[in-house]
Amino acid sequence: MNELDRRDFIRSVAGAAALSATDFAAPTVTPEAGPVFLATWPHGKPAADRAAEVFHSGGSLLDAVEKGINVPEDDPKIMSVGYGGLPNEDGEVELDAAIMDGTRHRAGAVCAIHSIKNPISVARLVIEKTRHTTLAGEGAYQFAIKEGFKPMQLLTPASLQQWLDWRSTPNHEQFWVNPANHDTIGFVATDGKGHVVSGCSTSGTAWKIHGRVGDSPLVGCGVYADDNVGGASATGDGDIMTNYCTSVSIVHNMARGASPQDACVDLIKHMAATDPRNREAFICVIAIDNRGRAGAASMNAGPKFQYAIWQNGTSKMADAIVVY
Ligand code: SD4
Repeated sequence: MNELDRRDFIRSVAGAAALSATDFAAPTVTPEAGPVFLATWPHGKPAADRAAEVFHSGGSLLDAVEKGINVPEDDPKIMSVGYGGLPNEDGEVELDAAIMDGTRHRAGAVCAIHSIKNPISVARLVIEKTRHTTLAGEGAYQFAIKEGFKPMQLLTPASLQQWLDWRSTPNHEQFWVNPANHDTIGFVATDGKGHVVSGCSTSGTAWKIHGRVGDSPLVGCGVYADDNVGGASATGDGDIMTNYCTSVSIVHNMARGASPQDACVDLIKHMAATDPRNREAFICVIAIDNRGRAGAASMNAGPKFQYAIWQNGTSKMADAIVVY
């Protein structure tokens, strides 16, 4: 991005941030546009399918996103989300999740929660049962227990083995500077009637320091949704992405008229222009607008970023645009 583009981007994001809700254009929705579900990575496909099922059997859009995200959370083979997610440096699985309702402009989030396999469902209850937005660590765990969640060991034989292998590797502390294991489920959805929801759930970067919180559960970073515009989510190196408030930046760029696809690419170019080292980083984003138009982009080609898109009764995998 040249300096002029960069200034334009910053101006557009800052300008959008200064807008009040009433300044945004009213949702322009094609009647009967139908719901669209977008979810990151191959494990996003069963999640999007489940979300569509829940929605079509009468669930709300929030129910759909929550239950969709529960699919990889419950799957022990997905080692970056929920049960079976890789643990922190002490061998304990700590999960982050957030869900944001674009109608109420309300998010619920839990950070570094242990022993609970469905953090997205706890995050949902933070919205529904409290006036708080974010609960962390032991407090998030205690809240989940009070709400009837059952504690369990989240390590599986496979994730325990990976942790033991890592621990026996000489100089394994290198993870403090070189993040390991990425994937995560990021989710954005619209009902085709102008309502938008964004959700995200992860075990975060493997071997992280106890208490480390990534971008996924932070409102504006891992999730953002506004019915007046659209929603966004992110996956990748949260220690970098948090500093760019990726999801809110994308949505505010869309509020200024960018398509979801252009808004994803703009954000990535902005990150690369701000710090050229970001070109080597693992940064992937998805977005949807309140008309159901989708966008996705990744900083570079490794690893190849794919996302699932459910639309018009079927889901398929799509390749995101690679910016560098
Ligand atoms: C994190 N952003 O905790 C998450 C991990 C992730 O693809 O998304 N990996 O940094």
